Amino acid sequence: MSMNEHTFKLVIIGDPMVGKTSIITRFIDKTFDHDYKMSIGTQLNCSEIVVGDVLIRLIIWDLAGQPRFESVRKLYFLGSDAVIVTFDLTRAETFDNVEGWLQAFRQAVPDETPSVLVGNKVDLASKRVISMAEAYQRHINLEFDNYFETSARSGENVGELFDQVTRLLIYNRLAELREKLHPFIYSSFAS
Ligand SMILES: Nc1nc2c(ncn2[C@@H]2O[C@H](COP(=O)(O)OP(=O)(O)O)[C@@H](O)[C@H]2O)c(=O)[nH]1
Ligand SMILES: [Mg+2]
Repeated sequence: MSMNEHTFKLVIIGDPMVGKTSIITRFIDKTFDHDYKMSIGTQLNCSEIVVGDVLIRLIIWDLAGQPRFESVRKLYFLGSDAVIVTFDLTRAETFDNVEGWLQAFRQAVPDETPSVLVGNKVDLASKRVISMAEAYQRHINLEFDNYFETSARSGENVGELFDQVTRLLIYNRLAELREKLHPFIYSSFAS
């Protein structure tokens, strides 16, 4: 039986130290690393899901550090099928920077590209400075498709986050295809 393969490029962005690499590591390896390791360059991570005879491959791009040059960001974002914009629930400035990250991303991709907002480190309940209501409202205002509160440390909601992103990716690709084939579908029925 031959497999239908679909590959998607997913990028994860947000301020340094919000937990981007930890979220991916939790998702892919089911582990958590307590020590901060300085990562350099771009890390590519791959995850595969099989549904029936369809293979869905997620290539997750994890950019280390703050890209200083717009041209570098553009290249990094180019061809992305979805984005996860991450902030740290215990640091307000990382929440303030969400809009800037999202705008930079949207400049480089088509309008309908799915985006999900993530407030990470939900395990640090006593240090939390951004409420769920506030973050939820911002996800509406900035037209994100969804909002999740995760903990890379405990694993809370990490699986749910990637499940939802995968659904958005598939749904969006189907919509793209329908749009492209629309004239063909209707002309063939009409003739
Ligand atoms: N308590 C807690 N710490 C976390 C969580 N996620 C990441 N960290 C810690 O935050 C620091 C930065 O994480 P990292 O994944 O390197 O952030 P990145 O720079 O956004 O990739 C590290 O010390 C992690 O151990 C979390 O969900 N809860
Ligand atoms: Mg990192």
